[in-house]
Amino acid sequence: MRMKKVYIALLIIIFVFFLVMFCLFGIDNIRQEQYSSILIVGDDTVWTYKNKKWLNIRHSTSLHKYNWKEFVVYENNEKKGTYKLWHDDKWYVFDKDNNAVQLDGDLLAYDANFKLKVKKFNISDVNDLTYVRTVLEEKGFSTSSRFTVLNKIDLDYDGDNVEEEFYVMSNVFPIDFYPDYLFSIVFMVKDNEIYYIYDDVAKNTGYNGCKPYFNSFLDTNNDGTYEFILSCGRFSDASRVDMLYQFDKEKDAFKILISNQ
Ligand SMILES: [Ca+2]
Ligand SMILES: [Ca+2]
Repeated sequence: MRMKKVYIALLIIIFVFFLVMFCLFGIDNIRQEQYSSILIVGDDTVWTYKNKKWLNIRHSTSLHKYNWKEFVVYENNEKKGTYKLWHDDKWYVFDKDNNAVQLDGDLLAYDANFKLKVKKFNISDVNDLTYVRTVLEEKGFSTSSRFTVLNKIDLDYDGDNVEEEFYVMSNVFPIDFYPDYLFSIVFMVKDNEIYYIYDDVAKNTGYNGCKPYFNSFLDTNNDGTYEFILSCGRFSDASRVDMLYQFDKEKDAFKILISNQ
């Protein structure tokens, strides 16, 4: 009889444990699975997020499904409003009366079944070269290397009310100098620590290399943590590289969720 009571007590404890675990993680997981979004990044990238998975949409018949659908449109990281999009060789933008709208800047458009948050950011010059020199040294480059791109964004990425610094440095497409090696390096500094995001080094063979820049910082899956899109352009008219990044807390490093390449 006593043993039976112990078994019942144990069963109740196990049941309560699983119930608590389900409430803590299961509901959150189920809720997370319901969120879906479509991201259009420039003319070369369409990503969909559904059932916690990212997909590249490339085929023209799939892209045509989005014709005349309404999207929230940003140009050069500035919100323009809700517009209809239409795809041919590129995306064309129309207002609600179907009048064409001219957008010449960097396009970001989204549709989501939740209120998708986009962080505003400003690009500034780098006045203090401490971290830039550290990175150059770490990568085996002279600290007096010349740049074709050197800027940074100060932004509270992880929501702890302290701004992180996102640096972009590159010497690709040089005009009045000819380095042996081309580099494009993007990194974040938080608490004096450098976290690499993008790191491309190659022998200079003319106009090779890719010029990186931050496209947008946004919460693409409504989990309260921000992702960002880093793009990079080649010298020729070849299509642009777009990459969606997330910070992996377990690995304490950035990882690419999806790329259009
Ligand atoms: Ca922060
Ligand atoms: Ca997120």
